[in-house]
Formats: sequence, C-alpha cells, structure tokens
Amino acid sequence: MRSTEITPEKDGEQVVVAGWVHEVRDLGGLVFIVLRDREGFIQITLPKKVVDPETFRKARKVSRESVIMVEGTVKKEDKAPNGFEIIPKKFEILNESSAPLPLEVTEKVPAELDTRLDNRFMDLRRPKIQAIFRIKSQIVKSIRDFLYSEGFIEVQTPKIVSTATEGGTELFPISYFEKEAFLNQSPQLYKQILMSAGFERVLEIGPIFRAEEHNTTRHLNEATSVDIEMSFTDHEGVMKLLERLVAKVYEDVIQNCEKFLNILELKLEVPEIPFPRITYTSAIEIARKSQEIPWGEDLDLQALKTIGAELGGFYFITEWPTKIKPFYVMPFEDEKICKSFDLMYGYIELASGAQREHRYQKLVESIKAKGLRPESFEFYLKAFRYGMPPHAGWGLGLERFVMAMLNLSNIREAMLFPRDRTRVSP
Ligand code: AMO
Repeated sequence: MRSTEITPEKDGEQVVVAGWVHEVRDLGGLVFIVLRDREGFIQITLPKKVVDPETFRKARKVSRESVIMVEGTVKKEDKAPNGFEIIPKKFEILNESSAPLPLEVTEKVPAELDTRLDNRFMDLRRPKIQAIFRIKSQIVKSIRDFLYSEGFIEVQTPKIVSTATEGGTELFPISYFEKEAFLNQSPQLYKQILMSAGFERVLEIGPIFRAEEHNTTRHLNEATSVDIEMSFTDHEGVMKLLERLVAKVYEDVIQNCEKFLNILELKLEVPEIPFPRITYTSAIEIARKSQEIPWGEDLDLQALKTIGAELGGFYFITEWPTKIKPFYVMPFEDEKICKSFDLMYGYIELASGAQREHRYQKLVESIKAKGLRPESFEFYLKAFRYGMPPHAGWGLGLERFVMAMLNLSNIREAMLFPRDRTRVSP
C-alpha cells in the first residue's frame, strides 16, 4: 500500500508498505523509522518490548536510503505524520544503501545544482523535486486531453533530418552512413507536410535539439517541444487556441495537483484570457526606455526584461519584422512585417508560432531571401505544389512552460536529466 492509502481509521488493520528509509531515530528502547514512498511519509514505530528482537536489531541498524518492506499493524497516533504509525511484524531490508550518501534527501543541507544533477537519482527522491515532475506529468496529460478534444491527431516525426529549420541556433551533426544528417531542431517542416497530407490538425510532443553555445538559465541543448499545426486558419486562430490551452492547463494543475503545489509552496491562479497582445513595434518602444535598439533587430535579454517588467504575466508579441523570423512565416501585405507571434511570460519566451507561407512561389523566394538553397528543401517544397491548404501553428517549450508556472529559477530544474554545454551525463 502507498502512504496515502492508509488513514488513522484503518487502526488495527494489517498492511504492507515499501519504500526508502528517510530517517532513523534510535531512542534506546524505542526506534522510529520514517519510511518514504512515492506519495509521502509513514512512521514505523518499534518499541523494544513489543517487536521481536531480530526485527528490532535489524531496524535500528538499517542505513538511511535503504529500501525496506514492512508488514505490520496500523495504529492511530496523533503525533505521527498523517495521524498513524505502523507497528511491524515483519521488517525486510530489500536493498541496503551505502554510506555516506552522495546527497542529502532530507531538505536539511542545501546542495549546489551541479552536485544535485551529478546525483540526480538521489536528488529526484526529494519530495520538492519530485513535485516538479508530478506537475509536469499533469501538464503533458492536460495538453494532450485538451488538444485531442479539439480534434488534434498525435503524430511522431523524424528526429534524424537532413536540413535546418530554425535560423539562429546551430544543428548537431550526426554520423549517418554516407549521408549528411542532423538531430532535428523542430518538427516544423514535417508538421507542415502533414497539412498537405490532409491531417488538418496535428500535435506532437517530442524532443528538439539545439546546439546552443551559451549556458543560460533558459536554454537546454535538448528540450521538449509541444508542436501543433492546423489547416484553414491563421495566426489569430492558433493564438486563441494557445491561450485557451494555457488557461486549461492551469485549471487542471490547480484541480489535480494541490498536494504538489503545497509542497512547492505555490498558489496558482488561472490566467485571464485573452492575453494582452502588443506588436513588435510597440514592444521595441518600451525596450527603448532602457537601451538603444533599431527597428528590425531581435529583442535581446535586456530588451525582454524591460518589456516583461512592464507587461508581466502572459502576453503575445505580434507583427514581427519578416527579416528576423524563419522563411516559412507568411508576411503581411506590407512585407516588412509578418504573421509571426511569440507567447511570453514576463521576459521568458514560451512559444512561437505563425501563419505559414503556403504559396509555393512565395515560399521559394523566401527561402532564397534567407540565403538558403531551395534544392535542399525539395522534399518539403514538393508538398506545396499539389494542393497545400492555408495553415498556421506554434511550438511551445514544455520546460519553459513548467519553469514559468512553477517559478523555477533555472530551466534545468524542469528536466529530469538536462543536457547543456558541459553536461551529457547522467
Ligand atoms: P522556436 O525556435 O521559437 O520556434 O522554438 C519554440 C519554443 O521552444 C522552446 N525552445 C527551447 N527551450 C529550451 N531550450 C532551448 N534551447 C529552446 N529552443 C526553443 C521555446 C520556444 O519558444 N518551429 C517553430 C515553432 C512554430 O513556429 O511552430 C520553432 O521551433 O519555448
């Protein structure tokens, strides 16, 4: 049984519990063991006079973080966590832990992030850290449920690819027989091809690989992207979908993750929709309060901090200069600006998306204008020559979303085993 399945009302019942030895307190004639399982803590109480001598001897010597299984009687006890304790009949050490521990699981001694990540298996035993991933799991479920209910079909596109999609970040080359190949930066081209294939609404939750040179608190070299693509709509249509999705995820997390939010000492509120929308041009005017920045340049961290401080919370930046967005974005009639948007939370970019250029000739010109060779994109361009519907979509960074929702100071906290410039293990 898990810790949460037992209550003081079960007084007198026989139960079997299993987990890790979180703490041992030896008071001579009385030993307390705090057993930790996935859901919480259970006090195992061993009075010398009551339990058999062999059990008593084993229990008082067990090392912290050993895995144990205990069979015993539930006893109502107001002073114990959750109002009960277990008096064991059987006490089995399933696996003895070595000592000293590489990392403290009790919250008593803070450790550096690097030490924690080096010993992530142990770090993840801490209830506060596990709470992050329990909420992340709910977020993914909630995203899936919402998008399925909107008619989206979940797909899996290749992660081994032959071309770049997102200018700016570099690709990771891989060794692939006689061919040049890379890890994908985004399912972008494939989700668009699926619009030509008639899927109409697709969703993918999968890894993206970015050879980011810099170690920042917002970048990973391997991240999870929630991608959607939708036919017969425009950028406005998919922005509305995105804000409804964000609100629904908050709602579900508040409803289903109260326990984990409490562990993290967080109180969430469902953000109000629609989110504010500001154009790139207005955003840059705000940024100019703190720095010189010419129209047409990308918004750097300082600019985003100024804008984020003024707007706070969730907001969209729309109508970006065509020049700084990828080739697949559709320009407005005034071709200097395009139908691209970013969803922001404070100064953090959570998602970007756009209505796409679905007109073959325009798309070829756009590829050339970025200094790229249309021949390298033939597999993609072909899908535009035989009936491509107008379409739009976005990519939402899952770890950035978790980071924003849970107020984490480093994106690495939102990834089980983060990959960065210096870390490829564990
Ligand atoms: P973009 O390159 O903006 O757009 O990526 C989409 C979202 O993915 C997340 N993200 C990252 N998260 C952590 N570490 C990184 N290195 C990283 N890079 C990106 C961000 C970002 O907003 N194809 C388009 C999406 C689309 O138009 O549909 C794209 O990939 O949260």
